[in-house]
Amino acid sequence: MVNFLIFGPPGSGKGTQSVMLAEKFNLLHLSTGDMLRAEIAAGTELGKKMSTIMSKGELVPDEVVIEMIAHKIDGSKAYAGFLFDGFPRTVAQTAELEKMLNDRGMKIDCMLALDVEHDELVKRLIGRAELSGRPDDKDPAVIENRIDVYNEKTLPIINYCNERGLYLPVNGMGTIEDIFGRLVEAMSKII
Ligand code: B4P
Repeated sequence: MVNFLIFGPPGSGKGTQSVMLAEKFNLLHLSTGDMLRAEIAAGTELGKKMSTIMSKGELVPDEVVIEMIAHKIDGSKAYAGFLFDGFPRTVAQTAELEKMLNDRGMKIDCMLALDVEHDELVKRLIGRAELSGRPDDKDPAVIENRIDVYNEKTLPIINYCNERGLYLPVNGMGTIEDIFGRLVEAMSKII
């Protein structure tokens, strides 16, 4: 199994690229954002609690997403590996993921980090709000908070991965196809 993290600020294209990359390389795409939105859509108790946090642009508690991921990792042997999208988002989540994988004889093989300029992130998320109706995309103040939360809580993962030789920056500016091409080239050298 070859396991990738797709990393970047909100609106950097993680979800967009993950769907295409998972298909191309036969990876299981695990998006904690999608899993949480599914809980909200199903009206579960967990979904109700998480919806308030998410609509403010804050991160949900580490233990919630760690448990979701742990469930998905077991019993998914038909794939060439995992593509973790939007997870981990804190150093604590990263250390826990590393442990989860190591306990199962696997590891994180590479962190693909999308680099995108601030104004472009805001433009993409505002654009998505019209189509998706996502409450966290509608309000510019919430978008700015998500970017601040990313800078404060998520960005330190780069150092953590860099120290382990896993950090691979990828230019996330340009068309979806251009960025896909860059990611495919980078991943092909590892798979
Ligand atoms: P996520 O669902 O992970 O969402 P995201 O970071 O906002 O979006 P993503 O980066 O995947 O979007 P994309 O650029 O593909 O998280 C939502 C919330 O869930 C978080 O704020 C948090 O509350 C919670 N959460 C999730 N995981 C968590 C965790 N591990 N721990 C704690 N909390 C967690 O797409 C954006 C838009 O840009 C789309 O409209 C797309 O079409 C467009 N786009 C993409 N690439 C483009 C390009 N090259 N050019 C033009 N447009 C492009």
